[in-house]
Amino acid sequence: MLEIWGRPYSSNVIPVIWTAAELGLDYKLKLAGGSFGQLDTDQYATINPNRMIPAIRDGDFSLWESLAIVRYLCARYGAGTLCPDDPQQRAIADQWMEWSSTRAFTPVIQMFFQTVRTAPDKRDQKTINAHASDAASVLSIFEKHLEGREYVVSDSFTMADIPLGCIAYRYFNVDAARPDLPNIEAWYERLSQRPAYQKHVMRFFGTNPEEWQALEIASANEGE
Ligand SMILES: N[C@@H](CCC(=O)N[C@@H](CS)C(=O)NCC(=O)O)C(=O)O
Repeated sequence: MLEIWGRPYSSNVIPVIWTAAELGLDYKLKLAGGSFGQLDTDQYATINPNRMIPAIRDGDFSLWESLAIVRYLCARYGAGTLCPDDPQQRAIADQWMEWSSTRAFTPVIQMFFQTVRTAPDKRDQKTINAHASDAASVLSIFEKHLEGREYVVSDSFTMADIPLGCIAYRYFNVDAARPDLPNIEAWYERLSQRPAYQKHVMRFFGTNPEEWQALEIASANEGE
């Protein structure tokens, strides 16, 4: 059975778990990283020499880097659906997946770290505002792209929606300023109708480090 190594509250692991769920794959979650440790073991180094999560094992095959894993799972188990057959459509999916990690991920994850993962008395509003402003500026590109489109590539859901959908949930649920982004909001609303998104992405992540930590520890019952 497919093994996913990681923890259910990690920003880089969530896209992999969501992908497996969208594809209807049976998988075993092997808890690793954060409160669950394991990354410094010799066994884990054979799966991911970077000692980071996520990583997968699919039979004898190991793979790391979250978006490489999303692409692999979609190519192997979702060819023609989550992984478009048409080379140009697939290239557009790849383009937005690259963009999600090189442009959108950092400002949004910083908004998350400077709020939820920072104690309220240690938060710096100027820093939060600066990341929120960077995120808004980057997301304005995506906002324009979604004009007249239901999903990232076309009118059907593909692997390109996955990393951006994970970023969107963080973006819309942290305590920070956001401009109106009607196309992104409508797309986010469409994703919110998907059971696998509700279950694996739309998880309450707390409002401060203690709450976040308690939720992460409680998620131990989802894996082994
Ligand atoms: N580019 C990598 C980044 C992986 C990464 O930064 N993973 C973090 C978690 S989000 C990690 O392993 N941190 C150590 C830990 O969780 O203990 C990917 O997308 O897979």
